[in-house]
Amino acid sequence: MVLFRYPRPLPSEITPKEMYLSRRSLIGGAAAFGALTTAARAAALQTHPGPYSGGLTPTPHDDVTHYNNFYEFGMDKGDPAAHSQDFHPLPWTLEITGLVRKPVRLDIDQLLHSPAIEERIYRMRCVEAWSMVIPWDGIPLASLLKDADPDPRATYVAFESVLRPSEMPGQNEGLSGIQWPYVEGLRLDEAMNPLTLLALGIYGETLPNQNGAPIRLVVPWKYGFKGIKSIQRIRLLDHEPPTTWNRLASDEYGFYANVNPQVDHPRWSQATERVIGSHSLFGATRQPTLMFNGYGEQVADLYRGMDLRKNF
Ligand SMILES: Nc1nc2c(c(=O)[nH]1)N[C@H]1C(S)=C(S)[C@@H](COP(=O)(O)O)O[C@H]1N2
Ligand SMILES: [Mo]
Repeated sequence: MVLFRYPRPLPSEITPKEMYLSRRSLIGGAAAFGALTTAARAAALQTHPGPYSGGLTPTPHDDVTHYNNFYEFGMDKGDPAAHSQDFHPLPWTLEITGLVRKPVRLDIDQLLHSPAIEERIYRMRCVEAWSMVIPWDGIPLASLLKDADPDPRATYVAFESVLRPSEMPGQNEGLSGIQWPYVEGLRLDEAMNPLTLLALGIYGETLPNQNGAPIRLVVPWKYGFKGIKSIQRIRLLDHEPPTTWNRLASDEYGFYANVNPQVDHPRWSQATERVIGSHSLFGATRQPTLMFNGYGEQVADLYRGMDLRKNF
């Protein structure tokens, strides 16, 4: 069996540019249909501007919703939009359990109507060396964790995506090598950082399936794969939990996965990134990658004294 190493080569790298473009317009037909059905389901959220959003111009909606990684629906960037329309994110319950004094079971409807939803426009840097700017609507994870009242022994937070092979074609294939469900984790202090968000929407509307409906994690100073989608379970632990990409290739994907232009991936440089949605005559433009993806002021203290080459 061929086990694809993540990430697979970008189509733009393995095909001539013209082929890549025509491939995209081919996908466009299916994508346009997907966009219609998605639009019909999207509901407006009551949201208000939050902090940390300054000065960024969001990537066009069409790119944010048609250039995705969500291996439950396939491994190509267009697969999530094309193959996620039979996924039903409602009704949904999110539970917060483990080392907490008040285990929480949250009905997603409650969260979707929460007055605490705010807009956060964040940079998003994928480990594959591309980036976007996404206007999220969500609730700081810290506020939900505080409601659960963490036990003093809790030092880590584990996240688990939904396991639903009947609605997620990628969970029936062994191609990606992923052991389902997709799992992720943070240190508790990272989870409590004010930047860390549970997103319920983008662009002021509920999340499209391909972006992780109905609720997903956003940790803007880390590589995109930490932003686990369609979360059902959050558990507080006293030890570091296993994480999907680290399990698959621990030499390539660490637990921390902080964006760091000085620590290259074993197979490519992390110094620059391809800006999705920027079009010049020669394709997307590239820009330098920023330490902690530009959020050092908010998060550098979390890693004081740590060797970021070892803890990559
Ligand atoms: N459950 C799940 N979550 C996931 C993934 C996935 O395959 N499955 N892909 C990750 C990766 S690699 C990235 S870059 C982001 C992409 O988020 P976006 O498609 O909303 O931009 O989701 C992350 N969360
Ligand atoms: Mo990613």
